[in-house]
Amino acid sequence: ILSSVGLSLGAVGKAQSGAAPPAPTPLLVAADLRPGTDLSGPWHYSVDPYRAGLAGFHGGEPNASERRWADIDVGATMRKGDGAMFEFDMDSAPITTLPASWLTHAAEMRYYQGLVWYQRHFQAALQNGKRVFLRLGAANYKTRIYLNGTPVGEHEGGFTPFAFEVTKLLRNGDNQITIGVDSAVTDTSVPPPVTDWENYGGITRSIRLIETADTYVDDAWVRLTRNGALAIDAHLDGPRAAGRSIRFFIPALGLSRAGTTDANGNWRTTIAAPRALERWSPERPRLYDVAIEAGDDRWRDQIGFRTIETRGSEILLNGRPIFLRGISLHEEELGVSPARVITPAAARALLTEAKHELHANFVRLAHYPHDETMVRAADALGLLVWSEVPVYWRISWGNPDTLATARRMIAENILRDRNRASIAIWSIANETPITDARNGFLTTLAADVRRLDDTRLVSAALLTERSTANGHPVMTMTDPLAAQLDVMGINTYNGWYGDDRLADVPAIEWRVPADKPLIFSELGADAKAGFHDARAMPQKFSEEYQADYYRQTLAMAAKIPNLRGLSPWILKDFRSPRRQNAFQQGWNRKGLMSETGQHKLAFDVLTGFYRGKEDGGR
Ligand code: GCB
Repeated sequence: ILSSVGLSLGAVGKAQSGAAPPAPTPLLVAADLRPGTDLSGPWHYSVDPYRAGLAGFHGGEPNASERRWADIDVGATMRKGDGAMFEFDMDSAPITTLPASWLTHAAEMRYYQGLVWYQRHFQAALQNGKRVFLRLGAANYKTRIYLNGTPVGEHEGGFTPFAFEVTKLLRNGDNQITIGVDSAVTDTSVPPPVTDWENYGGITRSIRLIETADTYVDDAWVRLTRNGALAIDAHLDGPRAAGRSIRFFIPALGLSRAGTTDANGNWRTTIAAPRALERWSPERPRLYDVAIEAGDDRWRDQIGFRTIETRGSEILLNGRPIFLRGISLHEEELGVSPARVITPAAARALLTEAKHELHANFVRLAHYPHDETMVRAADALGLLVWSEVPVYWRISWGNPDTLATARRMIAENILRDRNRASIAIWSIANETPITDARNGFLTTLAADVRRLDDTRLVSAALLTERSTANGHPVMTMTDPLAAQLDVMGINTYNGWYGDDRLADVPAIEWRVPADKPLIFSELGADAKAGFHDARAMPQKFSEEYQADYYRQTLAMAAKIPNLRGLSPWILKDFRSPRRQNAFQQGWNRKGLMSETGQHKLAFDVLTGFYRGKEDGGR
């Protein structure tokens, strides 16, 4: 699999690297279901706008006598007086509750972008033969971790998990953990500094110590292949990983298979799918308890089995054509002051609106990997998922470090979520202007996705150009990247941005390749909930205008032969600092609901359309 996928697709330009994408280690797949110690709760925090904690006294690199305060067990060494800086005193710094973005810690943190230090103590009881990993579900954007004064590791990227082994650094009894999170995004980061969403700095997802046996299942991928077999890949990590007995189970199917790992700790097997296996679908989201045992380690997950593929311009779920009745959402909980805390209840609240109010069968989790809780909720509720990385707008396409960051992010996302039946589409980019450098960058990402997961579809939200012909508007998509995608995504805002009148929208002609499925990955218009305009031509930002926009755009969509779904923008109003007019006041108002969940008129328009599609309608 490692050889040639990207390079042979050459129509667009060459992939910048044919090597395998870097896999994060340790991976700890399905870590959220492993036993461990939860470190969420009260933490001290301290802002560090000059990043002094990383520097010497005069800035720059610290010299030998000027150890960075962050490298030091602050409480203990300050008492010994060994030269530690006394400008930071975490033990008496203010306290907040993690996980949560710092935007809500204090009023003055609202627009802070930079470095914040967090610290807390916890008790540990060391056990022989056990390994311990510190795992963060995500921290935005750059993270540095210290345990008992020793640097543990660093991570870049705000939306994917990472873990470090801390077995040898843990002390029996009291331990001190310090985490520096820097939210600053730069021209070379992923995403870049200008986006249309709030840059929620901080530790926004779970913080846990995960305990495993000395040799444990680090990675496992259990899926239904397109030719109807259950395929299982497992990887053990630890001193006894090679030549180890391993066993796979699905108790509800009475299925069990034993084997032995190879010299690298890998085991792979395929099993004909049992007759009794129920396929996962939005209508019947059947999940099975799955386990893998190796020595004294037991790995478990809950997994659904289904196939997703394309045939011509159709998208097939379990072999049958499906229309994706979607909605987009950001990772932002309902409420007047979201802190990007996605608890299982918050995820359910959002996805239940999509599933049971809107009659959706599909969600676009924009514009970055969402909390694992969200994807698990989609698995359980029965919603197909478009999952993406924040390769958004103006990325530094020519910068090899930026490419390396994006590739690692894609790998972290796919390896975290390959076992989720809900995920149907991996998307590699959103609205990225076409250049040779960009084409090469995205070719590399598309090839990475196919190497890591050959069971799902690859997509991207592509840009279009507007022209006119015989007096009607024409939208054309000529992006060469389309040749490498299974599904083309297009964001359309005709009738909102630009000069098209709403009445002209249904007549728009779409010129896009017809040989593969197209989905409108976005469409939308702002409305302030409760702002009404009953005139025949309602003004923008009224609920009536937004509802009309949906009616006209859906009429337009009905005329596109290969349109196989849509994920309008967006379920709920979301915070965006670039939206400051009187209706917006810091919020993008394209939600079908307000930030507190009040439905706007357009919600019902889309619900009506989706109910019509539910009965097999196209
Ligand atoms: C887009 C972007 C999305 C924005 C949206 C808008 O095309 O992909 O991130 O929020 O338009 O509201 O303009």
